[in-house]
Amino acid sequence: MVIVSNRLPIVLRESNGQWTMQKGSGGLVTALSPILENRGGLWVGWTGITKTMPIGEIKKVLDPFSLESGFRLLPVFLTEEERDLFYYGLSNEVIWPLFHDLQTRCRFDPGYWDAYLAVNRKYARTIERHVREGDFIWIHDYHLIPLAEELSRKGFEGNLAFFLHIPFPPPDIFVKFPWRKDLLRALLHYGFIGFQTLRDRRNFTDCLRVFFPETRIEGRGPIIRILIGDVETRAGHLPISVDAEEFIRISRSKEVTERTQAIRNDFGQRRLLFSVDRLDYTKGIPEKLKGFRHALREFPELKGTVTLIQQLVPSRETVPAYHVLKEEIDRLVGQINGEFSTGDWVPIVYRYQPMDRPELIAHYRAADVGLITPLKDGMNLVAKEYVLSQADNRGVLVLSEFAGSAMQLGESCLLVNPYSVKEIAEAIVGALSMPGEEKKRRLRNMRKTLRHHDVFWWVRNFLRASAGRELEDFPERELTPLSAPLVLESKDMMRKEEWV
Ligand code: GDG
Repeated sequence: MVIVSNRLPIVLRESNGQWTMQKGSGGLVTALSPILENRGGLWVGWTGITKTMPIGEIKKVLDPFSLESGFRLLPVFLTEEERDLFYYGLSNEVIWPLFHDLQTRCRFDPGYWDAYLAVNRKYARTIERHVREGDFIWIHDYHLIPLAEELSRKGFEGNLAFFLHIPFPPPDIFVKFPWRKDLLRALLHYGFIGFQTLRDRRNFTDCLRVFFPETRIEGRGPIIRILIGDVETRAGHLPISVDAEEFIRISRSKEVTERTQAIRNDFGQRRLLFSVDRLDYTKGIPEKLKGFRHALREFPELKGTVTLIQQLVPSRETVPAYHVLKEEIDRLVGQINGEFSTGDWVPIVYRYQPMDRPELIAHYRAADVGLITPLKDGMNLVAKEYVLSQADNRGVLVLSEFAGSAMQLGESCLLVNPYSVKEIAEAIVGALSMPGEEKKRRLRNMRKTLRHHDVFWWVRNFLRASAGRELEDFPERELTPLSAPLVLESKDMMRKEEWV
């Protein structure tokens, strides 16, 4: 199994000339690590750095990861310019905001598209030397949409599958993308295209119909066939998830039980609201804080009795829009705490740092309410993790109706429009006053859905739908082929013993 994503599932750091590596966090890593582990597969992606690094050095850093995880990492290296135009540029200043319906945040720089294609060509060059006929190549997310087209230009004839982790926008938003027809054509090079929800898949086929009026769709179930002239492909909607049993198990463990108790002790009788978000404008963090402020203003009984723990995970910090967002959040937290704090109560406990997993799960378990209100989200795994961590059957999920996970959990959580401070405030009050039996019933329903549709369900169904393969076709192995040599993307670099 070959997974290709923009980033490798690690974070590299340099300190005093020494490189260290840490396993990455984020949705994709959480979802795919349990699948690849011990299957001896390959994960191809950018290292996240643009520094020159000797080969021996990178191998020294990456090899321990392979040993521990049971799959190999194949790095792609980007120059600073490539990073700026491909990653910060087209991927994160155009596709990311546009596909989250935030077109006014886009910067349509004419130079971005060529760089986007060039970097995809670079990924194709790296991959082609490492894949054999029969390998299953699964390409992830919006950074790599043109990769199938680039690989087929190189003569690769195998089956390529793609999964889009973010939403796909409706035609009236998609038409604003300057390279819209090229992007659709690129997607049609995949044998199978997976979306998170039916809404996203419909938006995609609606866009195809706008730009290719001869488009024919066959089938009505979760998998459909798309025919345009002599091009034929298939598309499906498969909501990604997490390892449900693992969350249930960890949330009941002794360590998490103790940490949960410690968190509750810290807050005494106060009720806890908990939010954890990557620093990103799509997550609706200022809107949520304003919703909480509205609740404190409109429902005075909340004053002194409720605390919101807002955990913010650093992300894309060097991008100006994220810097501005961070300042806005800092300011809002300061204003709200300034307006309402008393001698012994602060309404918002605000942290800007990642947590380790047991601590995160303990916070999920300790919280009376999980407050998850993105403006739009492909899925949102945090919502699912919150539900699965309710070992005491007492939490209520308040969720944005624009998160993909609302399609699965909408009937049993409290749905809100994240743009409405009033709805957020009322949902907070509704959640805090919900009777215990109702909470249990809602959690039971959501847990049932999530136990069935877990990450293994997602992978199994993706493999079946895209390649007619089963997870068992990729058996677990005792030994990982660690010794397989890494082949470099450029012979010149090999000679210099350096990668850029
Ligand atoms: C993209 C799409 C889609 C967060 N903070 C900590 C931490 N996390 C982990 C969570 C969760 C993951 O990060 C975040 O996943 P999300 O799904 O919520 O969001 P994105 O990163 O935006 O992911 C999204 C996803 O891809 C998968 O397809 O659902 O819509 O935008 O797993 O637990 N983990 C730890 N400490 C933290 O502080 N250990």
